[in-house]
Amino acid sequence: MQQPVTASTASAASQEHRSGVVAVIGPPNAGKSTLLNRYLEQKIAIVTPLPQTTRNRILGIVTGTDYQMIMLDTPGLHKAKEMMNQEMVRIAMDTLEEADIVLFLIDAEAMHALASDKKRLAKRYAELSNYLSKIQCPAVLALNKVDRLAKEALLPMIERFTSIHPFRAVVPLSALKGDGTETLLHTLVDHLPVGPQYYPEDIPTDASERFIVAELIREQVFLRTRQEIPYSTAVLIDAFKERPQRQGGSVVIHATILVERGSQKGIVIGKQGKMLGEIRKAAIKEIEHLLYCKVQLKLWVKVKKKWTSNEQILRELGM
Ligand SMILES: Nc1nc2c(ncn2[C@@H]2O[C@H](COP(=O)(O)OP(=O)(O)OP(=O)(O)O)[C@@H](O)[C@H]2O)c(=O)[nH]1
Ligand SMILES: [Mg+2]
Repeated sequence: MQQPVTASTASAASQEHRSGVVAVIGPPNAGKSTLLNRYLEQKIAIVTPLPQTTRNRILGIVTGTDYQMIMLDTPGLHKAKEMMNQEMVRIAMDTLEEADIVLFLIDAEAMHALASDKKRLAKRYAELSNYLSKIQCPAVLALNKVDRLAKEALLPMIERFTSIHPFRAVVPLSALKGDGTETLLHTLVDHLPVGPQYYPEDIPTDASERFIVAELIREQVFLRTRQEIPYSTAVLIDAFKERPQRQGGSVVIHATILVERGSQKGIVIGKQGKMLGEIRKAAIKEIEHLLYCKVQLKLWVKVKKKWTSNEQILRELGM
C-alpha cells in the first residue's frame, strides 16, 4: 500500500512548473470526494456511502515543488428529475468548460457487478458514453475501488472504455486505500500545461469554513437517516461567531437543517431529540477537527416545503 501523496513525491521528473485544472467527474458514489480528500490529506469534501452526496463544485488545491493541480470535485452524473438534481448535474458538466484535464472516475466494482447482465451493462456504457462525448479536452480514466476487485476484472472494462473514448491514460486505483493514487497524480501532472503557481502553497481550498461546516453537519444527517430523508435535507448556517481567547476561544455556530415535510422533521429530531443530539455530537467532533478549536453548535430543524425546487434556496446553498 502506498502512503498518502505528499508534495515532494510527485512529478519529480518534470523540469518545468506545471499547473491547471483537473475536473473530476463520474457517476455518483464513485469515490470522487474520497480522492480529493486523499490528495489534500484532509476532509474538505464530505463522503458517505450514499449516492448524490456532493451537491456543489468543490475546489481543492494540491501543490508540489513543481506543480499545482487545481482539482474540482463535482456532483455525480445521474439522470436528474428534480430541480436540485438537475442543478447538480449542470454544476458537474459546467466544470468541463474550465478544465485542462478531465478525470473520469468510475466505481470499477459497481461496473463489474453488471458484467453478468449484458443488457444492463450495455445500457450503462451507453449512458457513460453520452457523458464522455461532451468532453473536449484530454481525459484520463480512473478505475476506482480496485481493493474490492480482482485485477482480471479490469481488463474487459479497460478495453470497452478505451473503445468509446480516446483516454490519454487509464489508471486503476483505490482512493480509499491509496493504491495507485500516486501514479494517478503523476499522470495528471504530466498532462497539465506549463504554468505558474496560482494559489499560495498552504491553501487547500477556496471553500469557506461556513460552507465546509454546513457540509459536515449534512454528512451526519446523511450517515444517520434513511430512505428519502438525506435527499430532503440541506443545512444553512445562521450564525458563525468566533469568540476571543478571553472568552474561551471557541466558535459558536447556529445552523438550520431544512426538511421538506413535518414527518421528516420528527425523524431528524428523533424521540426526545435523540437523533438530533447524535447528529450534533458527531458534527461537533468533525468541525472541531476542521477548525482546531472548541465548537458550540446549536441546531434547528425547519420544514420548508419543496425547497429542492426552490431556486432561491438552491442559490443560498451555492448551487
Ligand atoms: N472499497 C472502496 N470504497 C471506496 C473507495 N473510494 C471511495 N469509497 C467509498 O465509496 C463511497 C462513496 O465515496 P465518495 O467519495 O463519497 O463518492 P463520490 O463519487 O464523491 O460520490 P457523490 O458525491 O455521491 O457523487 C464511500 O463509502 C467511500 O468510502 C475505494 O477506493 N475503495
Ligand atoms: Mg462526492
